Amino acid sequence: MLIDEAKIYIRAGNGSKGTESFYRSKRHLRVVGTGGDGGKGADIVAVADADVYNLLDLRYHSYFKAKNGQCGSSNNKKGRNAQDLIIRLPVGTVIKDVKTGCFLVDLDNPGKSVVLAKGGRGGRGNSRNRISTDGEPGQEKELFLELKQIADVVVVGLPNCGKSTLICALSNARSKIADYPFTTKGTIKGMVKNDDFSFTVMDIPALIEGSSQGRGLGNRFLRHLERAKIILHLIDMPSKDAETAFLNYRIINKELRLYEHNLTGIPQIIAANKMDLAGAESNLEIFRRRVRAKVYLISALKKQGLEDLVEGINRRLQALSN
Ligand SMILES: Nc1nc2c(ncn2[C@@H]2O[C@H](COP(=O)(O)OP(=O)(O)OP(=O)(O)O)[C@@H](O)[C@H]2O)c(=O)[nH]1
Ligand SMILES: [Mg+2]
Repeated sequence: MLIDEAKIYIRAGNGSKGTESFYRSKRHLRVVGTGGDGGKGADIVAVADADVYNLLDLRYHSYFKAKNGQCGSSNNKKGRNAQDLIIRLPVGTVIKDVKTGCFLVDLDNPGKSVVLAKGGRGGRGNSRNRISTDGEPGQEKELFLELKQIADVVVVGLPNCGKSTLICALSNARSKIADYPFTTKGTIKGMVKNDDFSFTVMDIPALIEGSSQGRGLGNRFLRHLERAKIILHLIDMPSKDAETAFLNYRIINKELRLYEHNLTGIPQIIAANKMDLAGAESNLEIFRRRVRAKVYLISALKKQGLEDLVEGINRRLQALSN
């Protein structure tokens, strides 16, 4: 199951105290300070890692304490700086400071990194007859992490309309398929590859009337639509009648609109699925007239109409990137 929220507490390393040591100079007949500076405490750094898929590990490990700097020694030897503590997070993680409510970073690209908490500076040693000082404490923070998945295309639709079947037929993703509602309980990503182009697709749990207010599997999955370039709106075409199919289409759009960040601005591609079944064809004409937009006709199960759909999606993605 996808874990897409977590709270963590982090504490960067303290800078080490400056060292106090003395050397009695026989030549100058006086005592000289030779204590080295303290080392810097470790920073805590977050890195977006394409091989990390969720925030599950943070459920079991939510406290991070980085190492302190090392003490200096005599002969003006500076203490070693502590090595940064790296937290690897999924691409798409958004991080906020709990105390201030401030947005800190959006790890929206693989490899993107940010210092979440700074390690303290090391204190000054008493070399050159200075007074030694304490090191600075490392920063402490409580952070709220939210994973908002990133995919070019996200498939949405009512339960059982064939979202998972479609994503498995189009891409390398393996999503569970079954004829009962809410089979899919998390997000599944896949890559559609062609000779000339490729794009990412994502399967999410079904939406139903009231999803935006928490019904069904709730509104938490709608967050994964926020960054979609295209929403692929899948319709179960052999519904009871054309009006039901159209009503279902409107239910999904209503939920997209009611979600806290209105998602209706994201371009949609409509695909009528299960065209291999009786009843689909007869519903189609009225449905098309009602939606007044291009409708791709497919059978995800029989893999019919998929080439046309993939080309249509690619054309739209190209147009969006120009
Ligand atoms: N005849 C036919 N059946 C299909 C087609 N696409 C999907 N199905 C069937 O519809 C049922 C539901 O398919 P899923 O892909 O699990 O549907 P889903 O939308 O992912 O369902 P949830 O995850 O529960 O929301 C399965 O029994 C599929 O075999 C199709 O094009 N034609
Ligand atoms: Mg599914």
